[in-house]
Amino acid sequence: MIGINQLSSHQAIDLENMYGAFNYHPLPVVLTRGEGVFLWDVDGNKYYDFLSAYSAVNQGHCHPRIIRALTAQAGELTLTSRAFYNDKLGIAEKFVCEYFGYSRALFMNSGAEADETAIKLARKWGYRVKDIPANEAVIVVAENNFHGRTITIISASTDPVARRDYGPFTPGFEVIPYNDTTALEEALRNPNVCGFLIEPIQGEAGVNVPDDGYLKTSAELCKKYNVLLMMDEIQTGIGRTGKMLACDYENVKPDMLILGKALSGGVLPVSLVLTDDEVMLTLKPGEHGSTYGGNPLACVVSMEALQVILDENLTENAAKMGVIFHERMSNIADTDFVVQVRGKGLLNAIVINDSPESETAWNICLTLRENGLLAKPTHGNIIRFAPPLVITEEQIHACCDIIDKTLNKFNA
Ligand code: IF1
Repeated sequence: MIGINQLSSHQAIDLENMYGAFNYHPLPVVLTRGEGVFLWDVDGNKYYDFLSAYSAVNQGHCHPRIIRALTAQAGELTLTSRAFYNDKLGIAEKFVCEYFGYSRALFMNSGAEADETAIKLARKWGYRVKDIPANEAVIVVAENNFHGRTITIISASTDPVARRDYGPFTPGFEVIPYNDTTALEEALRNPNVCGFLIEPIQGEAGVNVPDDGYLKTSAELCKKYNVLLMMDEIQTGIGRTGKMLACDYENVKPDMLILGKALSGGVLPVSLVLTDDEVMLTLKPGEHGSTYGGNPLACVVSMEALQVILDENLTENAAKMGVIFHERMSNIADTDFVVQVRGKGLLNAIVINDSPESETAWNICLTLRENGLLAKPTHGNIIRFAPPLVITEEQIHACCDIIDKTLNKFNA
């Protein structure tokens, strides 16, 4: 019988091949320990983590303060469900409302659940406040969006792979081009539109950064047409782009703020929808819920995870390290091999001069792994680079050296 922590890489992979679902194609590395910006595999190899579990580990792996908060609460009370009150949820709701400047908070678990909650809230508000005819509410979304994997969320997706063989789909979504305010205004003229669900930077699309002013104009148009601006900051939020929220670059305050991932520092699933009374109080008892939503463990972990971002100036560090990263990467940008380096703060990606169907990005990631850095392609020709926000200047230079060396090998 194989015991825990005695697995070889091959045994671990074989077990997943034997008993798991093939809904991912992981890089062939089997991780067993994380600390700060570092990960170790079962063979003792040490890596820089340049994915941060898709921006869930902004505070660094196993942050001691977050782990301490987790273990202290774990010994007291982990779950009551919302059938009863508990002594942590109200404190956490007040904390996050004051932290982000809203009057109401609804805790969920996964990012998808938070986006689903936002969709339900927007529709509920549409019917009960904007007086949209029953079952006619429309939510506008952007091409190449990523908001999660539920049937309703992929009903709004334009990714054929994410949608294949999952129909029939949920109606009530209108897709417009990203970064196009003319198309947005056209769509918002429809009086049945209740919300505009958008990412301030499209992560899965390959760190797609819109033009300056896009968020501000979108907010103005939503106000003009009485439509809720629903901002999915699940991947871009909590310091990742060098601001607390990517929206802060344009001083935009969305009607609904949707958070997840680093809200817990990668310790357990916590997500959150923040909005104000007019929207949140449309919900009546029994109209929405979740067994684990707002559990005491998630409440204390998320408060500590958010406090660490402030106490350790991780947003400012992400901005500073992002500038260094872009300076270092500029010598490989606009070359024959790397057509673009794009992103903000520590959410960046390189676009390789190859087709999205190619294996180049994958092969580069395999070589990066051999050189001690873990990253993952978002497409055949795009590699996302997103280390934990605790990375130091010395470490970001060491990582850029690894990336330089690896890309030069491929470029040769
Ligand atoms: C996968 C992508 C990233 C997200 C945004 C909601 C969610 C996500 C902006 C849903 C989740 C994760 C999911 C994971 C891979 C990863 C991902 F490639 F899928 F798109 F980061 F870019 N909004 N993103 O990025 O949150 O339910 O997962 O907690 O599904 O493959 P979740």
